[in-house]
Amino acid sequence: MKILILFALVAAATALPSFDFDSYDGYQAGDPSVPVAQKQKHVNNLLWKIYDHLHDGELKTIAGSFTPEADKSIYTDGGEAVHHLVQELNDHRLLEQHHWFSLFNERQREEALMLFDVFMHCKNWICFVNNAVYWREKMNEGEFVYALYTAVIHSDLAEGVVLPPLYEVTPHLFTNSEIIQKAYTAKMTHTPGKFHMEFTGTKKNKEQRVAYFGEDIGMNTHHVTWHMDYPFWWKDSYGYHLDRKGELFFWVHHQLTIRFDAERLSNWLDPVDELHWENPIEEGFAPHTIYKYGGEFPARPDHIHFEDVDGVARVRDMIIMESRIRDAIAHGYIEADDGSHIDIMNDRGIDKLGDIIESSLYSPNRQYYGALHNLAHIMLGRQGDPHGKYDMPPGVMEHFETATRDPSFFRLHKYMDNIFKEHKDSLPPYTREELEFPGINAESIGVEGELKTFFEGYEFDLRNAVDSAEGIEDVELKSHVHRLNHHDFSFVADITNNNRNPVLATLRIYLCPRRDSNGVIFEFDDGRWGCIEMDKFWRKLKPGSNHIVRKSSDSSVTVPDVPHFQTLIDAANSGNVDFSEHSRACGIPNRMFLPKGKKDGMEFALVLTVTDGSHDATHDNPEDGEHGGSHSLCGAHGESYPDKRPMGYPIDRQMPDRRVFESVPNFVMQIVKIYHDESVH
Ligand code: CUO
Repeated sequence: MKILILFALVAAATALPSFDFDSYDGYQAGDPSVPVAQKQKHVNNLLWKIYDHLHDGELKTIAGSFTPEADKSIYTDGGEAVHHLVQELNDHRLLEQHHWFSLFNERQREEALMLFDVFMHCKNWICFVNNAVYWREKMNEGEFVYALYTAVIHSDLAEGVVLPPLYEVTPHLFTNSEIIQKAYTAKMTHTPGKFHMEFTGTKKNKEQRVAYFGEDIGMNTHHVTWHMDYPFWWKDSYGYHLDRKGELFFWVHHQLTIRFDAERLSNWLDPVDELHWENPIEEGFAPHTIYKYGGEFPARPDHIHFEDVDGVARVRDMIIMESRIRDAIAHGYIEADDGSHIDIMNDRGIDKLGDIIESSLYSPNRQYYGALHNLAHIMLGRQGDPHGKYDMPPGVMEHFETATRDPSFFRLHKYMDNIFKEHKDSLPPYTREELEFPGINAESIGVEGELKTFFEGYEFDLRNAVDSAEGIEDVELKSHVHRLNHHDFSFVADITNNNRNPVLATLRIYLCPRRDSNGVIFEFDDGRWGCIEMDKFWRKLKPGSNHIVRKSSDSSVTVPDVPHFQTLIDAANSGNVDFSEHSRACGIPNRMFLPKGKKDGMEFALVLTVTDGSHDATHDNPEDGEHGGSHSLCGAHGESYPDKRPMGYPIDRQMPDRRVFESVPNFVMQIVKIYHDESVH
C-alpha cells in the first residue's frame, strides 16, 4: 500500500551526496534506510535519455559490477524470476534495443513482465536499482520503461517516488512527427527551439474540432496511467488484489466516452456512434506520429471495411465473442471455465463483465469469452496493413499512450459502453427505498464563481526525444501546446438534516449535458447515461442546516499536472522535495474538469445526490481522507474502492419513472451553463 509521503529533507539545499552502495548491507523489506529523495534521483537518472547509455556516474559504476544472480538472498523468490530473465538473455531471445515496443505484442509484453517480476521480488531498493541499471543496458528500452513505471507504481519499495510525465520521457508518443523533426534539426544545429504543436488534421475534417481532447497530453497520461494502475495482466500473486478492476475498466472508459460526447456537443457535433464489425469504420486517421525507432505510425483511410488481421483475429471471431458476452447478459450469468455459473444480476455483475470484456487475467473464462477489447485495439491498429504486406509497425490503437488520438478509439469504447449498458439496463431499477436517505433534504446545489473554460498555452520538454553524444551539450527543446483549462469555482450545496443526530453523508455530483446536437432536451434515460461524474466525497451533517462548499480543485476525479521532469530532477538533487499531491498521475487533469461548453453558454444539469455514508463508505473516517485524490476513476491505491455502491450510482440503472428520481428529497438538480471564452488563446 502506498501512502502519501511528505518528504522534505532539511539538509540545507545542497546536492545529495552519492549513495554508498558498497557499505549498504541491510536487506530489510520496505527499505527505510534509503531516503526517498535518493530513490527519486535514481529513478530520474534511469529514465533520462532512455535510448542512450546511463549518464550518471553513480549508476554507471553499478552497471559495471552487478551480477543479477550473484546473491539470490536479495530476492523474495530465491532468484527464480531473475534466473528466468537471465536465461532468456543468455539464449539471445530478448527483443533488441532500438526497436518499437507495444504492450499488445504478446512476446514483448512477456519480456517486460519478466523484468517487472524481478523488481517485484526485490527485497530492498538496492536490489531494485541494481537490476534496473543492469537491465536498462540489456533490454529493449520500451520494455524497460514499461516495467520500471509499473514496478514503481506497484512496489512498496518505491513509495513516495514520483514518476516523471511520460510525455517528457518518451515524447514521440505524445507529439507529432513535424515537431520531432524540428527537434532533431535544432539539436543537430545546436539551436534551442520552441515548437508549436497543432492538433492532427485540418478544419476540413470535423473530427479535428475535438482533437484537443483525444490529443491532450494530460488526458493521455491519465489513460496510460490508469492502465498501469490496473493492468489487464495483473495477477494477485504480485502482492495484492486490485479491487473492482473490471468495474473500474467500465467506469473509467464510460466516463472518457461520455466526456468526449460532451466535447462534441460543445462543438456542434453529434455524439460518437458505436463501432460495428460489419459496417465500415467511418473515420480514417492519419496520425502524423513517428516512432523513435520503427518508422511512421500507419494511417487508415475513411470508410474501410474491417479485414481479418493475420495472426491476431478474424472479424467473425470478434462477432462470436461479442455474441457470447451478450448471451451472458441475456442469461444473467457468466459461465466460468469449470462450467459453473456466476450470477451477474446484482451490483457486482458489472465487475465480472468488465473482467471478461477487457479481458484481464481476472476473467473467469478467457477461453470462452476471449479478449474482445484488447483484440479490438489490435484489429483497429492494423487495419492500415492487416496482412503485414508493408511491414508497418503497430498503429496508434496499440498503445495506451496514443490510442485516444484516433477517433475510432471512441467508437470502439462507445460500442463496449453499449454492451455494459445492456447489462445495467437488465437490472431492476432502484426502488424509492434504495434511493432515500431518511430525514435528509437536499435543498440546493449550485456554483460559486463562473463555469468558464478557455485554452491556454503549455510547454513540455523534448530533450529526451533526440539523441545525445558525449561532449555535446543538450540544447533547450520545447513543444508548445494548447490545452483546455477553466477558472476555479466551487460547488455549493445546502442540506437539511432533520434527524436528531449527526449523520455521515456521501455526496455525489454529476454534470449532464441537457440538449442534443439539435438543441432537443435529452430523454431522461439518455440524459442520465451521459452524466459526467464531477465529485464524490463524505461529510458529517449536523442536525439542522448545513452549507457545504467544495472547491473544483478538490474533486475526486481529477489530479493536478504531473511535475515536469526537470522539476523532479532539481528537487531530487537538492533533496528538498514535497510531492504529496502528485502521488498519482491517474485522474482527469484538473484543468479539464469542465467540458468546453459554448461561447454563449451551454446548458447542463448539475445533480447532487446525498446518500447514507455509513452504508456506502468502505473506509473509516472517509470525510478526512481523500484516498489519493482521484479515487472515483482510479480507486485508492492498494486499498478497497472507497464506495460500496456501484460506480455511477444512482444513475447507473434505468429509471422508468423519472418522477421517482425527481421526488426523492435527498436529490436535487439545477440547470447551469458552461461558457467558453474564445478571447483567450
Ligand atoms: Cu483504455 Cu481501450 O482501454 O483503451
